[in-house]
Amino acid sequence: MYELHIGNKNYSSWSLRPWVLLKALGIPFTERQHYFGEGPGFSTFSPTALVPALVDGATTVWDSLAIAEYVHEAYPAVWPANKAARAFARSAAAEMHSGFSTLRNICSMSVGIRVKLHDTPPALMRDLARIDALWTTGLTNFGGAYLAGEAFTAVDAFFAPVVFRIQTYGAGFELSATARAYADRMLALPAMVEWYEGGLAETQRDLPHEAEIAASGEIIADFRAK
Ligand SMILES: N[C@@H](CCC(=O)N[C@@H](CS)C(=O)NCC(=O)O)C(=O)O
Repeated sequence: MYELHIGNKNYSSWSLRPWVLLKALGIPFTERQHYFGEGPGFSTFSPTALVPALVDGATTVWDSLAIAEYVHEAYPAVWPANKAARAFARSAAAEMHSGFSTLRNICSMSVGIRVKLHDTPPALMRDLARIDALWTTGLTNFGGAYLAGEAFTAVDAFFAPVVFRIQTYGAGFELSATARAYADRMLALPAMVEWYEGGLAETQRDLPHEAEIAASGEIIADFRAK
């Protein structure tokens, strides 16, 4: 059985991607959770000392996109069956993997809080506009509830952290009704609800993450366990 090493559910956006993919597709795995800044460090299971890492027997896969590709070899449902949808899904997941740095920097993931940003610079608005356009293209072209068709696939998993960021920071973001409806659908997905509840239950606070968030905005609600 796969072992998936992840960080805090509240903060770890990269961990969320493969975790929600495996959960939503019903692929069995054992979760190994490690809190940021605690214990012997992530280098005990990952060559980059980063989460996520997937361990399958003697094989370690230490990057979220590589994990999606590795799991796809055993479970084809990771990517859409339709060739055009698969090309779109892979392009969009890769775009997320290597881009949207302003959104990632300003809106650090913290699923259990709500934040009013001090500032919404043009680069952040550009990232959001691109995400809106990309989501709308996928939902329109492939005609499903998810980005590349009727089924949840890896491309949805790659945008799952954006969905939580919109919930945390995005009350005032200008997003189309289509993009908002997709975000709401994702938030209602049982795998997303399970991650969210796991994040809310965590009481450990990682000071570097907390400091990043405090620099970006004012916390207006905190639903995390004390
Ligand atoms: N490209 C990597 C990025 C992984 C990454 O940056 N993980 C962060 C947390 S979400 C991490 O492990 N940071 C280690 C630390 O802060 O100590 C992937 O896709 O898996």
